[in-house]
Amino acid sequence: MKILRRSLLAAALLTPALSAFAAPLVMGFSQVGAESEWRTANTASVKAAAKEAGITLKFADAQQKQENQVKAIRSYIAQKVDVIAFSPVVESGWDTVLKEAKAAGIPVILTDRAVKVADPSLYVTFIGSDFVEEGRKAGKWVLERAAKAPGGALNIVELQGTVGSAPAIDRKKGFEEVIKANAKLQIIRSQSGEFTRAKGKEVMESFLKQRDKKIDILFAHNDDMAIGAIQAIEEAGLKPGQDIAIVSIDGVRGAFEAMKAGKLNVTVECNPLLGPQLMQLAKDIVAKKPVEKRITVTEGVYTADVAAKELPNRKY
Ligand code: GZL
Repeated sequence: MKILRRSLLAAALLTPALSAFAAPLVMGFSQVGAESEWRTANTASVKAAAKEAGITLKFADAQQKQENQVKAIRSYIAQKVDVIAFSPVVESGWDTVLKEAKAAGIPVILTDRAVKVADPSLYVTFIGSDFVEEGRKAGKWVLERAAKAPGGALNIVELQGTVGSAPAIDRKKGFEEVIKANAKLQIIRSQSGEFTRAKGKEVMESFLKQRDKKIDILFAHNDDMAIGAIQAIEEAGLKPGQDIAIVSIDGVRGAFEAMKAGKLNVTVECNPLLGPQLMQLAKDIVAKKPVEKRITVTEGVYTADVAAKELPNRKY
């Protein structure tokens, strides 16, 4: 009996010390790509936070291709990582690979973008923004501008994000939900600019070439496409931010610089700095602590008149 008591005591005394030497938590992370300033800032936040948290990070850039994300997740399963985190490039097509992760007993965290799956137990939690609300905020700004504009229809063109992605679907949904309050506001053209500057410029050029209707407002699902469109508008001999008012989303540094130059009117913030919260979530999940199913971050709206003052405070 004495021997048993002594060995239990020894185990109790040693456990904290041993846990200090436990192998570091290993996270497999599949990132969408490097398509925008927002994504670059998001990647930097994840990598810095993993280092800070002492988490070993395996990181893969999918170059905006779903098949590359599926491959990366499968490789993390094969490597038996402790936790998988990813930002799904599109909402659908994840059930099979997430079932494989669940069968392997590896918890999955959705970060930034959400998925549509038949069984929500295939992921532990989602941390990111409320994209519908971001679309509503953009719509509210357009409503307020329209209320001040005399006369007839206000024609809107829309640069959508990646087709099938949660931000593109939800931002459009929130925007349309709000602007329908004013029949003068019409979306006359809408096409994906794939969240990139280059494609945003190219699509805006095509919008500008169709001269049957005047363009009054551009709604871009992210700042990078808005910045590309600004180039197209200037090359067409028009003044961005004046001849064509521009509302976009993300709140990246490039947007503040464009607002300071009077070329962009407003940006709706979408916070990419999710790294620290993600790493804490991973630790809590591995430690079997309960976590919320959906964690959204609070975000603001920045108009051109505050851009110069706010620019030095921007963290991304
Ligand atoms: C939003 C994020 C979007 C950004 C784009 O959380 O998924 O993807 O708005 C980025 O800039 O490409």
